[in-house]
Parts: sequence; C-alpha cells; structure tokens
Amino acid sequence: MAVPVYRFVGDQVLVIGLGKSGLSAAAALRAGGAHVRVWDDNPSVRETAAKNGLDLIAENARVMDGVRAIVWSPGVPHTWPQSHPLAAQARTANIPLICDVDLLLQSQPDADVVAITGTNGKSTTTALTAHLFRHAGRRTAVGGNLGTPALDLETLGLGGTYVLELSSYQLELVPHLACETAILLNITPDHLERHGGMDGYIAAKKRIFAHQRHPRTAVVGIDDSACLEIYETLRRDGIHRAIPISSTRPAPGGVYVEDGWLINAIEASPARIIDLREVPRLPGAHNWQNAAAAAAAALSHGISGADIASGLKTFAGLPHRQEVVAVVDGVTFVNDSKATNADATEKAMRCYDPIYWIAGGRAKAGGIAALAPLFPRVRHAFLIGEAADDFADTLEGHVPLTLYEDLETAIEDAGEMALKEKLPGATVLLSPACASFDMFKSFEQRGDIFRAEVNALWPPATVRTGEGRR
Ligand code: UMA
Repeated sequence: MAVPVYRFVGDQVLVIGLGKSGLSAAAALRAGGAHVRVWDDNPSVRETAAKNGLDLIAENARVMDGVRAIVWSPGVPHTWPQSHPLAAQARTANIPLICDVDLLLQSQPDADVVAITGTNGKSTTTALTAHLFRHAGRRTAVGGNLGTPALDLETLGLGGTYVLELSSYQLELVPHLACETAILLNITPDHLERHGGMDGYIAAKKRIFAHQRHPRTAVVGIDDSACLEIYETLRRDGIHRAIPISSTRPAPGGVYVEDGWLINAIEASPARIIDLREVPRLPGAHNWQNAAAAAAAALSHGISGADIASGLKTFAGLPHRQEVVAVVDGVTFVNDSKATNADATEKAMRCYDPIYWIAGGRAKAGGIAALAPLFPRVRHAFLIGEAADDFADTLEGHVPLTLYEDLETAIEDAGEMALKEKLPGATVLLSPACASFDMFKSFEQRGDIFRAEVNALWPPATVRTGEGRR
C-alpha cells in the first residue's frame, strides 16, 4: 500500500465492494487511522474479508449513523440498472459516494493530474501519456481503471504527475477530480445499462471536466459527434483551455494527424512532430488519435515535440491490444483480446488484410453486423464461444467460416491455414468482438492463452529457421 489516507483519522468510513480497488482503499484508510467497515454482496468475499480482519457492516443495522465517507467500488451498480440498497441509504443520509481515485486526489493535492477517459483507446492513451512523461524525465505514476488501483500508486507530491485512466463508472464517483489536464478521446454507446442510457453515459464522461484546476486543459477528440459538441461547449465557456485532437482532419489550435504526420498546431503554426507510420506499436487511425491525445497532454505540460517524437518511438504498447505476439514465415499473429465489442474489433480489422479472424465469446448487442464492410478482408473466420452461431449467421455467404469448441484448436487451424496459403500481409487476428466470460476468467486470460499457444505451436527457434511448426 503506497498512499495512506489521513483525512479520516478516527472517523467511520464504509468501503463497498472488495475487489482490487475496495481492498486497496480499505488498507489505505486503515493505515491512515480511519475506522473502516466493509461490505461485498458476495458472501464468500465477505467471509474472506472477515477472516482477514476486516470489520463487516452488520446486516439490518442503522448503517449510515456516524459515517463520514463511503468509498464505492466502480463495478458495483448504485443507480442503474437498479438502485443498490446501501446507495439508497447513503442518498437519504446525504453522504456522497466516492471511489479510491477521489481519495488519492484528496490525499495528494500537490501532485499534477492527467485524467483520461473515452469509450475506446483510454488504456493505450494512458500508458502512452505516462511513457512520454517518464521519457521526458518526469516523476510519474500510472493507474486507475488501467489496472493498478489509485491508492496502490506511489506517493508523488509536488512535481510528480499522476496519469489516471478513468472509466465512466469511476467518473460518477470523483467529486474532487481537480486535474490540470483532462482527456476525452471519443464516445460511442457502451455501458448503457449502467448509466440508464446514452445521455447518462455522456453525462458521466463529461464529469472529467467538471472540477478541473488551472490551467484547465481539456483535450477532446473531435472525430465523433458527441465529443465534437462537448469540445465546442468547452471552447466557448471561457473557463477551459480546450485543445481539439483529430486523426482524420486538421484541427486548428490542436494536435492532429495529416498524411500520417502528427502535427502540433496548439499555439503556433502547424509543426510536424513525427511520421506515425514509422511507429509500429501504434497502428491505425484509432491509435493515431491516442498518440495525438498523449502528445497534446505532454505539450501542455511543457514537454517538447522532439521528446515526444523519441518517446513515441520507444513506446512498447500494451498487452492484448493489437499486440504482435509472433511473426512466423511472414504471417503475423496479433492478440487483440481486449476488443470486447464490434467497435474495437473494427479498429483492428482496418489495419490488416488478409485476416484469419478468431472471434466470438459473449456477444454485445448488435453482434458483428456493423463489421460487414470489412468482411472482404477476412479470408476465413474461426468462431468460438456463445456467439459462434449468431456470428456464423451474419457471416454466412460472405466469409468462409468454421466453428470451434475451444480457442486452442481455432488458433492451430487459423495459423496452419495462413502459413499454408502464404498470402502477403497475412495476419492471424484474435479480436473477438465479445466479452470473454463465457469461456475465460477475463480478456487477459483469453489473450494470454493466445500468446502462449502461438509460441508453443510455432516456437521462436522454429520461426528463425523457417522450418515450419514442430
Ligand atoms: N460487487 C458487489 N456488488 C455488485 C457487483 C460487484 O458487491 O453488485 C463486488 C464483487 O463481489 C467484487 C467487487 O465488487 O468483490 C468488485 O469490484 P469492482 O467491480 O469495482 O472491481 P475491482 O476489482 O475493484 O476493479 C475496479 C475496476 N473494475 C470495474 O470497474 C468493473 C477495474 O476496471 C480497475 O482496473 C480496478 O478497479 C482498479 O482501479 C476493470 C474494468 O473492467 C478493468 N473496467 C470497466 C471497463 O474498462 O470497461 C469499467
């Protein structure tokens, strides 16, 4: 535990939800002298918590009496699809729900904060922004929705910068989000059940700009209509320093990509930073938007274009996001397990041709119908999971396909077909357009299996000698 929270010494604080963020918050609060009581709706999690010495909230008690703060885990629904009983009691008692990120910001007021959200690309942008800051010699800690709970980050204090990925869930729980720089990449429908519809989802995303502190830099993607409207509002409000970013068109006063070049036009006439076509770990227009956002944040914190260019070149990328796991006899194997919806898969598909596509899992509403314009790139589809039959119906007559019981056999067949056909640019792409929970613990486990299986079937030594698979 890295950041103790001293604001609640001797006070009663509730922690609801005992996953990564809840346990981290409970530890930080206890270390800071708070009286912490905890709750999780899962009885076995409660049992473990009690065994580990945490005080459970007594059922049916007057829970809110004397409570100073309620730390709510982002994944626990509180308003939609239905109200949570403890959230309802908190509302009656007029106690706001906050999450661990809010506690970090309250405990570390001297550090700078770059907060990042968006439907897609926020993890890559967060990792890339942190990389650019570190590359330029800045003391930086990176976490939030990305994986490391906020209070597990190191204490930075004055001169340090927290780079935080924030989900729409977290944004509803951070009333003290006083960040210098806020980034909103894009908005497309997601998590609608949890926010009561698109308006609720957009409202949650907009909260990233609500409590900014000087210079109130708002970096906003202008490539979708919802974000463009938000940008226009911020530009005119006389409070924010709004910086537009685009991967598709010139954005005067902002950072954009033109003919593959990343351009800085924030304060002066447009200046080239780097040719993004030479940055292999950031393929595709969606990654170029991520690069523009990270560059805008870095520029507004005084990092030079030259440092940004060299930083982009050394960015290693994130696992499970168009991660190249092997190149075997000219066939590239790409792990894009993080693509849990059609929108994310579309972004990967635009980068490759021909594609040996491994897809399926637990489908999102709409399935893969939106990907139809990209079907001509798919040489063969290898379908797994609950969605396999539905996806087969959508692909029928457009793309040859095979259904599989397990991921491993699908990988083997996809690889063998690609290696046999030897088509230029051939890519075996795991980009499921589905959640993983029907077959795996998480998208990370699904991607780890893909990586391990590819390396087992076509080990690096085999790749070098070009002798085919073992
Ligand atoms: N729980 C309840 N009641 C419920 C639902 C869950 O008590 O109705 C309990 C579960 O039994 C479990 C705990 O809540 O014990 C889980 O809490 P959580 O879902 O908030 O998960 P954490 O492990 O704390 O992880 C959270 C984020 N999870 C979610 O927002 C769902 C992680 O984002 C984040 O990395 C982590 O904090 C550290 O900051 C993950 C995520 O899936 C990656 N995010 C969503 C996304 O990216 O789409 C928003």
